[in-house]
Amino acid sequence: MELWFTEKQTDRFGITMKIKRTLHTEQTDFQKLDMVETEEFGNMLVLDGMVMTTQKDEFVYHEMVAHVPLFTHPNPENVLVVGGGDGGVIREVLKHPSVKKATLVEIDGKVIEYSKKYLPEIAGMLDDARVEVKVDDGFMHIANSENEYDVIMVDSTEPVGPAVNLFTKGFYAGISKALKGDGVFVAQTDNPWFTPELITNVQRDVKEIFPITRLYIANIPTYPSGLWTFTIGSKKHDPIAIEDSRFHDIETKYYTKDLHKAAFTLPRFVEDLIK
Ligand code: AG3
Repeated sequence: MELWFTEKQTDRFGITMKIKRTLHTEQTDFQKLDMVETEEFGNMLVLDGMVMTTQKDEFVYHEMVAHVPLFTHPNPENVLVVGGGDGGVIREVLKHPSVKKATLVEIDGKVIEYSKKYLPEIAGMLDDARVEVKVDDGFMHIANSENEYDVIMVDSTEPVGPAVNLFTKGFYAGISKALKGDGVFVAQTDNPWFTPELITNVQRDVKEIFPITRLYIANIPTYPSGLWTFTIGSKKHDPIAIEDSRFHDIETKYYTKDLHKAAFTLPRFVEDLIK
């Protein structure tokens, strides 16, 4: 018998993958968690029916969430990841020698537990000495932080279920307060094909709070439409005006110095969303 998984990315469109076997399935306190082995993309974490990460294409998302803001900031020492319980962003953060401390605040401890078990090359750095893992509500953590972080990365699910607060203007205001005077933040902001209003709204909200607001893109085959966006808010440093000398060599598979710049060049229909 053949087993296929479909994520209905909209009511009328989906992505389908052939499944070898189910590794784990459970209703956690926050969401439905499925870990499956796919034929094409290796092990895959699915939350509430939505693809979160796969062994084959995870590097694109994790490198782009981490390295764009971390190279934008001249000396990131204290960084925070909100969400991201699979550990992929943390793994990339730790490639930056300036980082002294990386805090991960993930609301669902089960995501951490099963990522460690079934996605070891993604979650493997969560036990590093520079990392503090807190199983807690990211929104509350931000609300209680002030002038603390150089860079904050929001690696959330979609704005349904547990992450709904993480797409509000109040949250971005909290992030601004939690950042130091020259801090930078990034959030994953979905795709321009099926959720264009979300991109427009987040840009509008972030612009009202951060003097520098920008959008960049990456190709992620297993996410809706394959074209993903990230919104940056920055107090001082402009991600598209980085001195060449700022870039240092790190091991990556997607991110490069040239790609950093190229990622901010948007197709016209995407540019139009943020005018
Ligand atoms: N977080 C964003 C995934 C969004 C995908 N959406 C979907 N499949 N509908 C990914 C977490 C990776 N660390």
